[in-house]
Amino acid sequence: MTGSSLAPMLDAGNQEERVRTQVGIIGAGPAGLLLSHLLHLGGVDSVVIEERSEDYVRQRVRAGVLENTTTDLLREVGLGERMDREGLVHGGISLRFDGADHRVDFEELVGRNVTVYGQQEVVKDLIAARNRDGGQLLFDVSDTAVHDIDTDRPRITFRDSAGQPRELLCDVIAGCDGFHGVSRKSVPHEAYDHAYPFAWLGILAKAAPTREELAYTYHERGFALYSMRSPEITRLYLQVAPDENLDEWPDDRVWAELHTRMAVDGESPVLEGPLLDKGITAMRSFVAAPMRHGRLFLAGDAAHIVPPTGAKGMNLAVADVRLLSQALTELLRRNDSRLVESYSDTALQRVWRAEAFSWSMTSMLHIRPGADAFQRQVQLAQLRYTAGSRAALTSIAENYVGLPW
Ligand code: RFL
Ligand code: PHB
Repeated sequence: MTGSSLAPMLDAGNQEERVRTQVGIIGAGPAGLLLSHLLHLGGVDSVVIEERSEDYVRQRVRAGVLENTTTDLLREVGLGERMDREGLVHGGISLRFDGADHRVDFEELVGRNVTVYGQQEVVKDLIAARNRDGGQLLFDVSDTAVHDIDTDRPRITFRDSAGQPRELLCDVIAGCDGFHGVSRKSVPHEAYDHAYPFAWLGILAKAAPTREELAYTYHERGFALYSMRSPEITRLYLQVAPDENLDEWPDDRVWAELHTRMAVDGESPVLEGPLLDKGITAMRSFVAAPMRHGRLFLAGDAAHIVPPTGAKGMNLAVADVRLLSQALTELLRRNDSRLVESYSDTALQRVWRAEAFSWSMTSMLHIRPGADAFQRQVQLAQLRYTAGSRAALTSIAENYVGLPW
């Protein structure tokens, strides 16, 4: 535990160490860490438990694009300094098809932009802020379970990094434990689930980006995405089969495929370099509704996931915990439960909008296995219409930069 300020109570009966906190948070991803920070600013204490090691959480390569709404919030709550120094502000993206680039100019269309700043950098900034403020983060826990969520004294039990049984007595539990976590199982919900017949193979390469903005590419061999992390690091993705075996993608095959799919006028913008990371990401849309049962609240990927095409996953996690922190602060500081009662409905409105946007970007840009010539022509017609229509481009721009809260 770092910066512990709550005195543990030892349960004489069963050797289980009990700690009392207002909000027990499961998961130290962006949702759990930001929730803990926002609650702290609101005068509410919390403990975060995480099953992975701190190193793992800090290094995990994931999202890269922060909506304008997200960067505004991070700045407002004192987390903007390094992001503003190191983040890359992008005023648009390109849609690439028919071998040419078609720019979506966010600044001209909606007067806003996005920032490319890796999720793990946000996570590092959050861990630093929690440590500075005496926050309690417990890594390497196991056997997490939630109890008594129908009462006003819910509990979390787990084993700490030394394997000792521990109990966290809470007023409220926040399930921020991602898609594969334990929290969602305790919330009776309707599950809306959609799997896609493709996945993304992603690489991180030590190679200077040769272009300034992201390019989403529709190609007859499959979708490809050109992205980046810094002036030295390129991030690239290829559409592959959902059950693709990474061993069948040696580096030279990955580069060859990237060059083919991303070429403009026969020239590839991709500069090769040593690979720092290579992995496959499944594509899925999922929503659990409602996002609350009793005193257990779900936030972020624990409640919903989107395919990465719209760059919405982490931004939605931020939007959830912004709402949840306000609701819990009202409940725990002023005994006002109105925002807690409306949390799930309010959060789900933004979630479904992001689901719709991510689904439409994914459908427009990927090749469905077995798609016939008719379907491909319809897709191309949609892309050509979009690129030539100010109304269609504005719709993409306002969704991509983040709709107002
Ligand atoms: P996380 O980040 O999965 O964190 C959940 C944490 O909970 C821990 N955990 C547990 N801890 C204790 N006990 C248990 N029983 C536990 N079970 C799980 C996990 O170890 C983990 O640390 O969820 P969170 O905080 O909700 O954040 C969500 C985001 O991580 C996710 O939506 C984004 O990464 C999605 N995403 C993108 N989002 C964007 O906004 N913009 C992007 O450009 C973007 N690109 C992406 C992405 C996700 C990707 N992958 C790999 C899924 C690109 C990719 C390739
Ligand atoms: C990334 O840089 O990892 C990234 C960017 C945009 C997306 C998805 C991922 O839509």
